[in-house]
Amino acid sequence: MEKNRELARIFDRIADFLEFKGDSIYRINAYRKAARVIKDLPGNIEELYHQNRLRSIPGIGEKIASKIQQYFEEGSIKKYEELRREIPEELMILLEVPNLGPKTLRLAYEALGVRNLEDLKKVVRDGTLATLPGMGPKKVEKIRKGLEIFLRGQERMLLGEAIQIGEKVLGHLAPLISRISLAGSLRRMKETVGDLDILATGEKGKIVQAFVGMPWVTEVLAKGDTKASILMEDRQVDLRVVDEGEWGSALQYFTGSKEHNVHLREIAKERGLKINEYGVFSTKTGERLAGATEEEVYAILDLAYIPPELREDRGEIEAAQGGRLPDLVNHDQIKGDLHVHSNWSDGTADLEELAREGARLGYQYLAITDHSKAMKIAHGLDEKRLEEQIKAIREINTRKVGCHLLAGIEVDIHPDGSLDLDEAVLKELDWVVASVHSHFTQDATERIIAACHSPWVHCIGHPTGRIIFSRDPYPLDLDQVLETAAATGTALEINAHQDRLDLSDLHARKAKEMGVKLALGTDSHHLGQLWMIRLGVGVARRAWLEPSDVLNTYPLEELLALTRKKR
Ligand code: DGT
Ligand code: CA
Ligand code: CA
Ligand code: ZN
Repeated sequence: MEKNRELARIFDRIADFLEFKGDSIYRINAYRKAARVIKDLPGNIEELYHQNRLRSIPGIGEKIASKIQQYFEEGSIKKYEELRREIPEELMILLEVPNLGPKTLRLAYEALGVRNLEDLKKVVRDGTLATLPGMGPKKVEKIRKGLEIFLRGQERMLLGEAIQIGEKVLGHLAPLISRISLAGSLRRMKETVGDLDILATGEKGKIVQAFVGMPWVTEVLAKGDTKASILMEDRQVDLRVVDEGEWGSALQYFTGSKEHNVHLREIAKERGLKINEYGVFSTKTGERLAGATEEEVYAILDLAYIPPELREDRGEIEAAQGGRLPDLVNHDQIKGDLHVHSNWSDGTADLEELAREGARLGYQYLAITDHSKAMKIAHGLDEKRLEEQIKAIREINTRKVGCHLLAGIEVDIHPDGSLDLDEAVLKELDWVVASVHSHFTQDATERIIAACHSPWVHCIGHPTGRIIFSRDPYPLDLDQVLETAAATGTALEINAHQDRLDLSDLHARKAKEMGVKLALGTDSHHLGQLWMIRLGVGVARRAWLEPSDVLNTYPLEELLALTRKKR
C-alpha cells in the first residue's frame, strides 16, 4: 500500500501548488478528492491499475486516471514535476504551517519576498506580515501560533512515527547482533521523540558499518568506532555499541530521562558510589560493583527495578525506595479496543473484517464507535442507520466470525451539552463514547460535564481535543471534568491514535488519582491503525495505571456489567 500513500501525497501536493497559484477551485478540489479517495482505498491501487480498473474507483475521473497510469508507466507524473520546478520546495513546505493558507502564502511571497521558513519567521516577528492587505492583528496572531506549533513539530516526531522507524532499524540489525534495544525517550514511550537512540552489543566495526549501510539511510551525520548518527525519513537515529559487561549501565544511562539519571546519581553519591554509563563504582576504591544488567544497577542502589516509562523523576525513585511502585498495566492484558470506526461512517473496514482482525489481534471484543449525524462530512449515523447497524452487529456476533463486536457510537456533544442522538437508541448500545467535535474555541467544560451526567454515556472521547503539533486543546477545566467523571462513574478515554494521545500521561495519572477509570481506544479508521493501541498502553504506563484502572483489561462480561452499572 506504499503506492497508495505516495500517490495520495502527490495529488495533495499538486492541489497545494495549484491553490498557491490561484488555479480554478474545481481543479484543486478534484485533486484533493483524488488524494482522499486513494488514501482511504481498501485495496492496492497498483493492482487496480494492472487490471485496468482505475476508472471504477468513485471520485477518479479520466484526467486523474491518466495521471495514475503515467505514474506507473513512467515512474513520475509530468504535471507534478513541472510544478515542482516552478515553485521551490522550501516555499511549499510552508503550506504545512497551520493557519497559513496558500493564498496568504502567495501574498507573502509576492509582496514580501517570503521564500522559506527563515523569511516567514522574520516577517511574523518584525510585524511586516501585518502590512499585507486583509491581514488584521487577529489573523497575524493565528499565523504566529501556527508557526510555533509547526516549529515544535519540525524538531520532534510523533511517538508512533518513532516506533515505526525504530522497529525498522531493530529488524535490520537484530540478526547481526547479540543484544539490541531502543533507548532514550522512545523506550520511555514519551508522546513525542526528538531523536532515536539505539544501543547494541557485539562486534563494533561490523555493527556500525551495517547501521550506516541500511537501505533507508539518506545521510551519515557522524561515524566513529563505537557510534554513529544517521538520517532516515528525515529523522536522526543515534547508535552506540557497548561492551557486554556494560550493557545494563549503558542502557540505563541512555534511556534517561536526564532528570531521572540526575536523581539516581545523587542517591549513588550518598552511598559512596559513582554511577555512569560504564557501571556503578565505589568512590573510595574505584572497584566496579555493577553494570551488566539494569536490574543490577537499581538493586545496588537499593531500588526496585523501575520500568522505563516511569523514569521521569516524577516520584518513581521514592516509590522504588518504599516498595510502592505500581504494578503497571501491560499490552498482554488488553482484551479489546474501545474506539473503532467502520465503513458505516468514515472508516474503511466493514464490520466482519473488524471482527476478524480483532480476533487475529487476540482480542475478546472490539467496540464499533462510528460518528453520529452531526458529523456530516464523516457520514455520521442518524437514529435509523444506527438501529440498522446494531442489528448487523448482533447478527455478526451470533455467527462468531471473529471477536465479539460491541455495538457502540461516538456521539457528538452539541455546544449546549445535549447529545446528538435520541435516548431511545443510545440505551440499546453496549458502549457509548461522547466527544466534542465542533466550536473548539468555546470553553468545553460545561458541555463535557453535561455529557458525564447522561446515564447513557460511558466514556468521554479524546477529552481535551488536542492534536499533537497541530491543534491546542479547547479551553477546559479538566479538574472539574475529572470530579464529575468520578462522581458519575464516567470513564475518560486515552485516545491511542498517534496524533492525539489524549488524555496525556499526566492527565491520565491525575484521573486515576481522582478515582476515574480510563478506556483505551485507537480511533482507528483503517485496519492498519489498530496497532496504535500500544501507544495507548505506553501512555497508560507513563500514567502509573494498573490493570484495574483500565477498562480494556476487563473480560467482556465484567466490562458489560460495569457499563450497566451507570444506567
Ligand atoms: P529526546 O531525544 O529529546 O526525545 O529525549 P531523550 O531522553 O531521548 O534525550 P537524548 O536523546 O538527548 O539522550 C538520550 C538519553 O541519554 C537521555 O534520556 C539521558 C541520557 N543523557 C543525555 N544527555 C545527558 C546528560 O547530560 N546527563 C545525563 N545524566 N544523561 C544524559
Ligand atoms: Ca533521544
Ligand atoms: Ca540522542
Ligand atoms: Zn472523535
